[in-house]
Amino acid sequence: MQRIFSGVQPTGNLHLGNYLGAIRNWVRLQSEYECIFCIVDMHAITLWQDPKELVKNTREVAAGMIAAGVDASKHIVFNQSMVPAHAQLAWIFNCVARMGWLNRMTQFKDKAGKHKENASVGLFAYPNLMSADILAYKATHVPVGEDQKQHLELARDTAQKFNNDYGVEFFPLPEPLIFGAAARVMSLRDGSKKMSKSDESDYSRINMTDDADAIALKIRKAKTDLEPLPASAEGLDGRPEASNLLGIYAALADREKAEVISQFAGRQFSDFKKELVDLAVSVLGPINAEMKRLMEDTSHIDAVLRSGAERADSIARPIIKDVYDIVGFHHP
Ligand code: AQP
Repeated sequence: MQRIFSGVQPTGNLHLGNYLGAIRNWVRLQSEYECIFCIVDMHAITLWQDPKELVKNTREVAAGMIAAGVDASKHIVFNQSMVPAHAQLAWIFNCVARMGWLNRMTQFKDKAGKHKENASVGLFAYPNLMSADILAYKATHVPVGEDQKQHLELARDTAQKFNNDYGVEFFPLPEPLIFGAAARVMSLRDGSKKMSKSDESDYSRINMTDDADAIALKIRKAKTDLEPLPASAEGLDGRPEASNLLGIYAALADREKAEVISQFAGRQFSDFKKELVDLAVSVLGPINAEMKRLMEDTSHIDAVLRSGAERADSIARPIIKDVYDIVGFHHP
């Protein structure tokens, strides 16, 4: 069976974008692939995290995955720092990947902002850790959003260079599984920005921990324009907020956006938003309730993470041993 690796950062505020763009797809991939789902806490600290919050957020992401339908008994759910292979291989890849490759990564430019000299070395080297995440398990497929495509290319280049440098056919070149533009969820306050955990405004996103009242309030307050909804996709040009809300409706209903556009053609936003609230609450409500239940007594989640880490380690450890042999690291 082909193997998938995918990760999510425990940086708080797990949101509808993470659900529709990542976690829901993971749930669907479980029947076809052997899946390794990782809570990437080592990536999270490339930007400073409050230690207590990091622990809470790690458990919360695990709860979110399980509540959404990830089967942790069949597949692996764990947090990255529990398995040494990630750090071990990342260092080797720091020595394989080239500065020029990392200099081209657009996410570093976005996240480091204007003050690159003050960014952590980890933020710059982040893509090498991501390559290690994938290749420590020789994963064959990686579900990626558009924003992660560049990092996967880098992982492929690094795997290829490692194989060439050492004259081996060791690492497979992992393939992307792309889930299309419809899965990109934008901010409820600004349709040109992606919905994000780190957005200062809580009204910009629907959190997976939001209850029905919070979901309804945020959708009611979501930015719109003054026109009724258009009759066709062309009518959405220059209307990013309308396009985003219709896209969210379509994704939640698991329907084509074009179909949703015709259903609501000519309707007022107030009408449409009522239906969007009902739909969002019906999809997210049960997930939210289950997350709350799981977070009340975290012993179950911790047991899942421990067992996931053991299973992940048992796959990665022999791969790292082979890598050590290839590189010439003596391990008597
Ligand atoms: N708005 C989004 N729409 C669709 N998919 C999204 N993802 C994130 N935001 C959206 C997908 O969620 C997965 C995990 O993302 P991550 O934890 O690596 O975080 P990120 O991509 O950096 O974006 P976030 O969640 O908003 O965090 P911050 O604010 O910390 O940057 C990925 O598969 C991602 O594509």
